[in-house]
Amino acid sequence: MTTGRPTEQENSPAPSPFEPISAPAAMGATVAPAPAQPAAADSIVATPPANPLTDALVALREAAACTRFDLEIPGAESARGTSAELVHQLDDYVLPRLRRLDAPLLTVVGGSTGAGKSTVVNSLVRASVTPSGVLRPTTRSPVLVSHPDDVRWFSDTRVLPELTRTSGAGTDHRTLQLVPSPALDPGLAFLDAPDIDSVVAANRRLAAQLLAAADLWLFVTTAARYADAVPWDVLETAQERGTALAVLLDRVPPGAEDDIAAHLTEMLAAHGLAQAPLFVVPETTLVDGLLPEPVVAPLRSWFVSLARDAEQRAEVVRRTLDGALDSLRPRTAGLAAQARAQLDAAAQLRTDAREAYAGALEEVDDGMRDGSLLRGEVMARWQEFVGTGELLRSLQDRVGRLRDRLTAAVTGRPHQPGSELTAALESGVALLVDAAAERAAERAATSWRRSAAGTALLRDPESVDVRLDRATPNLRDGIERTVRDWQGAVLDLVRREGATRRTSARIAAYGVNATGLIVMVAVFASTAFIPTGAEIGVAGGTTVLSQKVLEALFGDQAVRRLADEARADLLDRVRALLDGEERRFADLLAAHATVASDAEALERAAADVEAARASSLRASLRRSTEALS
Ligand SMILES: Nc1nc2c(ncn2[C@@H]2O[C@H](COP(=O)(O)OP(=O)(O)OP(=O)(O)O)[C@@H](O)[C@H]2O)c(=O)[nH]1
Ligand SMILES: [Mg+2]
Repeated sequence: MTTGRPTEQENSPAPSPFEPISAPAAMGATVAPAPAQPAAADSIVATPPANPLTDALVALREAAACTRFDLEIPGAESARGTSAELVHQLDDYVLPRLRRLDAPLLTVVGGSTGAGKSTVVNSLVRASVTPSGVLRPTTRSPVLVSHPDDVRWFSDTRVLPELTRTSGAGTDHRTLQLVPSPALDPGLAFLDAPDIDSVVAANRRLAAQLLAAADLWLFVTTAARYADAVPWDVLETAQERGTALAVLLDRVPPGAEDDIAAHLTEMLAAHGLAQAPLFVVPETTLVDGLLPEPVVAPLRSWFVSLARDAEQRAEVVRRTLDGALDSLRPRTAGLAAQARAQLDAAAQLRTDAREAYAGALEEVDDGMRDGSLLRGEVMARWQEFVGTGELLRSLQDRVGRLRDRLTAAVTGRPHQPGSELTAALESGVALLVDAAAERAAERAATSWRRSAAGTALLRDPESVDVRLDRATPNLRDGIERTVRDWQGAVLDLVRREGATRRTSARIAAYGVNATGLIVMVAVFASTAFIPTGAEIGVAGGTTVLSQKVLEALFGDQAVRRLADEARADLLDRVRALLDGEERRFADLLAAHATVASDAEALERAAADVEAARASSLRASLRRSTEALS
């Protein structure tokens, strides 16, 4: 055998490329047969009429592009791939095709490297329009060949909007070279794509993107390689998407045509691709790099008949478009489910962090109530305050003021009664809060590390430097400032209390500073009512003040009330600090988590697409019925 032939309908001059599809039943979108001659140039840029299906698809595209699948949960990686693919497919094929059903039919030539894709394209137009060669891979930049009148359909960004158009040879995978060829009939364009199984990742990605932009795939393989796994993966995608397909089996050793063709036919059938016409090209010597004309003739005549028959072309478009729309449903359902799973995972991580910091607030609350703060340094300063008579001296108001003035004159700074006690309380509380914040960070990070999603977030470049498993480095300063502010607020509270004269005379007699300190110490005493003698340091500090006086002071109604108020105030301030610490986790999560409204938009858009397809189907059924009656 010296010439290529389609294995089906060998003698038919104009074979129908595919099983006829019952147009309205198969098609959600109504496709009018493309006119034999495309519309006038200015109609290309005309604004397409509003179409509910197009609108729903645009919304779906936006929702898919916006929805993040960042958290590393099962299915996330594949959802990211699906979403990118879906957006590309809508941009590169479905939307442009729906907007201009009359655009030329685009055949993308795909297959393994060296299969002879570029050679076939050149042979169809009888000129070397796309370089073929021995270097693997040869084609890195796609080349689109069309009749000169059709170049305008591809020169704007209607299809494959991401690729920069060039008229000369492209240099990388971001360009699309447009080549006019009068040898081609109008209405039919060929795109020579890089290899689908390329060692070059960018080639592979581009090949997949180009195939998704096709009305028709011409899959080129060779006798030596047709059984390779990768092309079949790609062909399965064609099958899943319902893309119209033709297969060219190249370089078949003479005499082996029937056996190899039969085997390949079987494989195609096993993959659900029995409808694809198969062309067999025997091994032959190239003439000026082109397949001899008789070898390529059957393929050419098949395409010519397709180009000249608007009904057939429309059928190919309808089939591929319908397949693409059908394939949107499971993919968007998968994306919506993954978006929900992302929301759940984010909620869990948020809860983990929240619980860790709620625990920290509880620890601080407990630490403030269990009397542990009134030990060590604070106790020593309190005993000093009580034992050396500082507290008592503050009773002797005038003497105190005179002493303060003297101290100020000698040391250059005013002496505040109990200033060491104030400082000890400040660092005692700061230590408590700091330790709680430190433990909360560790707890939150540990619970995040239990999941792959949390682990990945903690490894996020933005969080690595921050070390979320530790408290903020300068947190201690912030805590000390907060405690000082609180101490100031306690004094204000006492002052206001004095102004309203609700305080008992006994308390008022000690003045604002001393009363403030008594209130602060009362805040940290464990007993709800009167602290024990030991707790308030009676044993070591009764030289000047009798146990009776101290117990009376702490038992004072007003002191208890003020202490409760002051404790609540301190807890509020600590809560705000810890909230800030927790926010580091929440912010990191927010930077990566799916937004609930995006997930909802995705689900809504998917449902709208289905509804628009159903109503378009109803409309086309109605038209068919009217036409029949
Ligand atoms: N003898 C013979 N050589 C062929 C045939 N088809 C392709 N070749 C040669 O095989 C090599 C590869 O062909 P190309 O057309 O560049 O293959 P390709 O599929 O475009 O390869 P990539 O661009 O790398 O994906 C070239 O050297 C061609 O000349 C054929 O049918 N017969
Ligand atoms: Mg090539």
